[in-house]
Amino acid sequence: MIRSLLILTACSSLTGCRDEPSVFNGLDANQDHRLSLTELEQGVTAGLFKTYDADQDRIITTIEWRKLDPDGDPIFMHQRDDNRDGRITPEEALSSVHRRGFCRDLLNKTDTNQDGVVDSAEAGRWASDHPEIIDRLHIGD
Ligand SMILES: [Ca+2]
Ligand SMILES: [Ca+2]
Ligand SMILES: [Ca+2]
Repeated sequence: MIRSLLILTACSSLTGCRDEPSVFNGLDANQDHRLSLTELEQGVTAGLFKTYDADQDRIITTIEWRKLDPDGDPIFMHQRDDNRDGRITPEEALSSVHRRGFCRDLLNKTDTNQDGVVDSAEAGRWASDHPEIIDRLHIGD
């Protein structure tokens, strides 16, 4: 989700293709045209569930994860499944994203005017400067 966001914002700033559906707006829960830390963390969490929660019951099971990532490192589940029941809830995923500080780092790097939020111009600039880590973003690693 973040990945699409950054690609889209880069796209609109570089080529002016503004007809793309706005993923940025989708992440911007309070519609203030800025992404806060919470909005970023919720966006990464939502992206994780979009990717792995095949039956859309808002639980990622070990089986669902293995279906998509048969050779994946078990640390993926360990890092997120706080109560070790083999199921990742949205709350567990969100707290894992928060704990690992990934979005905080991203926000600090992206927020060039240091007002604590990311606007679409900042997101677009960051995306074009850091193509190498965009692939990590959609699962929050
Ligand atoms: Ca916002
Ligand atoms: Ca599920
Ligand atoms: Ca769990």
